[in-house]
Amino acid sequence: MEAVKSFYDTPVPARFTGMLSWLITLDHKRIGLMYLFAILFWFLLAVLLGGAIRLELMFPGENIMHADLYNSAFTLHGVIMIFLFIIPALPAVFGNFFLPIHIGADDVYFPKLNLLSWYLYMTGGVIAIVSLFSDGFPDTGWTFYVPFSISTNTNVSTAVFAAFILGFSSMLTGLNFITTIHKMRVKTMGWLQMPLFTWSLYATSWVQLLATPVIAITLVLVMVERFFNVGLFDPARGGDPILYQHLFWIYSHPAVYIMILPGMGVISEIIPVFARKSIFGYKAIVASSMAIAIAGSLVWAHHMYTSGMSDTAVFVFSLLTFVVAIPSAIKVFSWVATLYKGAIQMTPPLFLSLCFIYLFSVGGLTGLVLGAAGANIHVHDTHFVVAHFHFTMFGGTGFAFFAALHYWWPKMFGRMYDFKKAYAAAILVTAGFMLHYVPMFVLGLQGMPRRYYDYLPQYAAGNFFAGFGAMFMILGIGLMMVNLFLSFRRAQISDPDPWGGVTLEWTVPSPPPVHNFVTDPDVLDYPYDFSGVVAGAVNKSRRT
Ligand code: HEM
Ligand SMILES: [Cu+2]
Repeated sequence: MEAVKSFYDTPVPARFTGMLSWLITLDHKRIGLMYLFAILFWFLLAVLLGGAIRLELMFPGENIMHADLYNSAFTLHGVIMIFLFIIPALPAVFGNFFLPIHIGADDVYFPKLNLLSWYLYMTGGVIAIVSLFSDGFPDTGWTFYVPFSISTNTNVSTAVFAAFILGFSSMLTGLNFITTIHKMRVKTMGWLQMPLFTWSLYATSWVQLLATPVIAITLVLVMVERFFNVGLFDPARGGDPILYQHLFWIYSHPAVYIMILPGMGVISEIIPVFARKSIFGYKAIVASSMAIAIAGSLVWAHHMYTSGMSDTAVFVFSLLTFVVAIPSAIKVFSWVATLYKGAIQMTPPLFLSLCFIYLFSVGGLTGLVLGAAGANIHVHDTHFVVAHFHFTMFGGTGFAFFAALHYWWPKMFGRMYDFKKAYAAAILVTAGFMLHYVPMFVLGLQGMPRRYYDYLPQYAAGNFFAGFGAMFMILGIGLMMVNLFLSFRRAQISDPDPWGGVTLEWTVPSPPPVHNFVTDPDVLDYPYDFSGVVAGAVNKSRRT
């Protein structure tokens, strides 16, 4: 394949160069990378905040921060991790970069809207920073529950306004992806020839589009209450604080599928490549992505069993919570069935995907414990809940993000990283993860409440060990990032397909040219057909 100019060397529009050619780019790949660098900044900031919280909890009593600062620290940690990292991470970075290539297109349907979404994301981030100053960052928790979020004199209005703006970036990205998948697929690609990452983005985009307006309205109501004191959530004036919880979780539970569905899509891309085997149950995985998006919108009140709901309501939401676990289990089964009797090629992306499958399964299974009303009422608002959602969100989407970074890094930058350092970092993060969050399950079962900067003496040992876990995890994350960026010191790789993948991104040069394809995309009848790929060491695999 003769050398063609990559998208780094061909700005769109062509008349702009340098930094400006990035800031007003209409190239989906550049927009994907601009999200990547912003998202890495926020992630690492929130990881350090997580480390600070953990350090405060490592010993009983006041250590590095007093109670008010602790409340703001975990709120900021949660708000950044949710709205600025985990929700946009996979769709905005890898969706933007790879969705058009996966369907044989040269861009998304609305390039200008795509750039606007990035600017909304950046604006939301800046406003979140602004809310740190003057009255200080909110101390409400990332859930901004009323009545405290109405009465507290910290910067709640600014912070919820930041989340409101970020919501628009998410909605517009969803709208763009749905239109692109309907309108921009190459003629030879039918719906059941699309890669599973594309399908996961399709399901995610519908949730982004339909659920995000609910949180937007809810956040506006909080601002209205803080400015005009209307009494919407005040029982003394005919309002109801529980209404806020319903509105908040009607978005925020489906939002966990905005987080995990693209992660599941990434794993469905990686497993067949390194098992050298067609994915098991392609249609079942497609159907379960859509089923998760639909059923996931019906379970929100499982966050509210202790809010005084009727037993009937608790029963219904508990039952629905068990139902929504089924499509997730189908995916885990399909990934394991694909690995079974595969010609396994161990690589950092596969290793991180295996960690995802294990950690997300623990997260999912403890989700069933929380879905059962009896158990839930015992562990509600304890560190058991905190451990559970770190297993699903960090162990799930976080590790899928790490796996996607290692899988697509050579395609995005044309560089390969050091495998040994990649494995060392992944092992450090995973071991630290287990040592950090497993004790929190036990502490929660023993009754340790979340969101307190101090605790009773009987919780000291668990928090001490968890402290070391967090240190290993943060060290591992640091090594991982350093190793990836050290790849820029290495020679450009010439092989467009270092892994032996069969989806379209592996047919174009690394990095891709500005319009993605040099020759017309050659769509496979079945997206994961490895019959043409020779088993053998990575880097040497070639189509016959
Ligand atoms: C180095 C990594 C991390 C560490 C050390 C860490 C530590 C913690 C701790 C100790 C808490 C509980 C605070 C309390 O209730 O008193 C917490 C809360 C939280 N963490 Fe993390 N975490 C990390 C990564 C993540 C990631 C990757 C995510 C999201 C994807 C996340 C999302 C959250 C959220 C949403 C809360 C709840 C905040 C609240 O109560 O409002 N964390 N984290
Ligand atoms: Cu939920």
